Amino acid sequence: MKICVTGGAGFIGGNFVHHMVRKYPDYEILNLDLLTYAGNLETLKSVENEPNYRFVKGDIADREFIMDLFEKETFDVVVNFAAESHVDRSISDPGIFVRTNVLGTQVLLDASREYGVKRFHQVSTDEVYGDLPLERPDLFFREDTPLHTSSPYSSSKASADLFVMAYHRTFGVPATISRCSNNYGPYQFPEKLIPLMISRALAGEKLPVYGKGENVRDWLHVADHCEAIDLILHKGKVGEVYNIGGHNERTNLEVVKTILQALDKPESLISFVTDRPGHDLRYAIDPAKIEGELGWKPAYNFDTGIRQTIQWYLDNREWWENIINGEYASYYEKMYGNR
Ligand code: NAD
Ligand code: TDX
Repeated sequence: MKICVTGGAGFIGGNFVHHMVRKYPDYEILNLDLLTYAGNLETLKSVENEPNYRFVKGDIADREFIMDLFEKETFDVVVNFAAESHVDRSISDPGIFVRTNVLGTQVLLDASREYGVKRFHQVSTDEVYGDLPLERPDLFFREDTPLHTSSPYSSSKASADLFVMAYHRTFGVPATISRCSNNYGPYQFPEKLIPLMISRALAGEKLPVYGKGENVRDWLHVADHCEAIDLILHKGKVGEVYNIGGHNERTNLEVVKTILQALDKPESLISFVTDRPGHDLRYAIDPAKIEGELGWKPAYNFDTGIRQTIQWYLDNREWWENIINGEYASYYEKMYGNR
């Protein structure tokens, strides 16, 4: 089986490449990534010499390049992780989100259709469902919850999902979609809440919490997300959407306090800053379908997962310090300087 993993130099794609290369020595894994600010080949160091792994640099929205690649390689499966993934960046610059997330997905769908890919899997997000009210803990996102997006990021992901469904129904592209809740774990870029707070707490710097810190996210360890996608590829039904989440809801303030406590740092580092425009209140997944139909169960809960993740950031300082000391420093100043 030959699998094209797009965005495999990013956080979740990188973890997925590790998972697949180790678990399936007989599969060929080709990692296709443009190496934007979020792509980092250091993440793949321990697999780069494996005989079942290859890296190709390229843009999923470059039609000519993608068509050539698909003609040459004849993939059985495509798993599309490649995306612009940060909500705050989509608020400052929405255009690139349309290009990569919508057009890029459509180009991959065309290539998959043209070259007879047997499974196209789209890695989507729970953000396509919009948000849930804070005062209704009984409500959860189900696969039939209407799409109702808030940010340019989530709108671009929802648009991509609609194209995937359309290519399945109209052209018979054998597609599946997964919509996962917030991921955390090794190799996450330090612009996202958890690695941002770990790296800043370790440096004794202020921790910028948006608004009152009462927004709720449903956290899933990246290893559990990778296992779920593996299951969907092998046992999932074409044309179906699967929600992925492990019932680990926490307010942002709870997450930040957990990190401070684990690192033995004072809560006085917390700094409440101007809220994110359009900030979604609460995400919460109902994972009954993937649990019931595919037998998926997460291995981590938030308490075990966050401890493992904090330890990983302590043990792998070089990986994230290289990022923080590079061009990312000016990003932080631009995004948070006047907040
Ligand atoms: P990430 O930003 O860490 O990685 C994205 C990767 O895509 C990078 O390696 C980047 O170089 C690559 N890329 C960007 N534009 C490209 C292009 N035009 N062509 C080829 N490669 C390109 O993102 P992530 O957090 O790993 O998210 C991966 C996927 O999972 C995304 O589709 C995201 O929407 C989805 N998702 C993320 C989360 C989360 O909590 N992080 C949760 C649910 C779903
Ligand atoms: O500095 C911060 N302060 C803060 O309070 C940052 C970066 C975030 N936050 C808040 C905003 C959110 O309520 O923390 C929460 C999590 O923020 P992000 O890490 O930016 O994630 P989120 O906006 O929830 O989106 C994530 O989950 C779904 C991923 O980035 C998406 O790619 C995924 O689809």
